[in-house]
Amino acid sequence: MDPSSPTPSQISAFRESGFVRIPGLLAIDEVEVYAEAVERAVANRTRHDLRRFDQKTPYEQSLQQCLNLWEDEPSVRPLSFHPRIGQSAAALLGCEAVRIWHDQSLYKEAGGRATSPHQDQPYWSIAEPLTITAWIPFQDVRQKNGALAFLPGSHNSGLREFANIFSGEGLDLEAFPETRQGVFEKVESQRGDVVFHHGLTIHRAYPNETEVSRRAHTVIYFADGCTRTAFKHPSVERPGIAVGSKIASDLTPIAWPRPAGDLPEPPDRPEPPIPGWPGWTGRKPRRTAP
Ligand SMILES: O=C(O)CCC(=O)C(=O)O
Repeated sequence: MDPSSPTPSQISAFRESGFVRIPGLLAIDEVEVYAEAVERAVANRTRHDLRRFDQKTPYEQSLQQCLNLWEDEPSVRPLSFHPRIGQSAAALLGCEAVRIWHDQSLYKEAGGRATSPHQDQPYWSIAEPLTITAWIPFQDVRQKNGALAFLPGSHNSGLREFANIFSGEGLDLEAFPETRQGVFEKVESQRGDVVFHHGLTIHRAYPNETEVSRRAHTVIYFADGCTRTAFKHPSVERPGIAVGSKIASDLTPIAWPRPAGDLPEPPDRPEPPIPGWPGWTGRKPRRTAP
């Protein structure tokens, strides 16, 4: 592991702005292997979805999202529990250890809509503002194929609001002065880079105007010791974490530090299946006789 990454200036940039791109955190040959693993996992997870792009919801036209691929596909696990990425996340947050909240592929399909402005943490059940996402591109990402853009310093603005980016209309965050007055900073990236952002940083992404899917994988981490809010989310509902309790289970294992080469075993699949999560086929589960 490269002990110089993240550098002190990358750490201060993250703390001040709420995002930072770490160039070349992964080797290109590693990225190629992980891109294939995630592609396989996404193909498997979406194999029952036969809809055309224009039949999808506005949100699905902005992001094809498959959650907790580390549970489905063993070859995704070395990426979602990558020591260099986990160690960087912990260093940026300034904590001793991080747990995974969940991982997910975020593909923006050819012609995909923009990702609307939002903060991530209001979608999660984590009380403390000690969360961070690692966004890992599988190709070079420019404005025309869906680059990210961040509102610098918005993680420290005191704002913590649920923006409904799922309906494609009535975006709460567009009404906020923080969003209207600030200037989003575009972050283009290339293979090998990892772009980190704080869970409270307002961000969005450009539409994908190209004919090729923009493929990225993300890993969301939180500082070990964080506690649960009342917000319902599979990462705490599945293992039955009580409101106010420390979030710790085999669904949110320690991501860093771990012994070299050690990867966690996934928990049992959700029963009944949850849309978008492992085991989901897109069909309502059949009722069984009592
Ligand atoms: O990939 C995108 O377009 C958006 C990413 C995002 O919102 C996130 O990682 O939190």
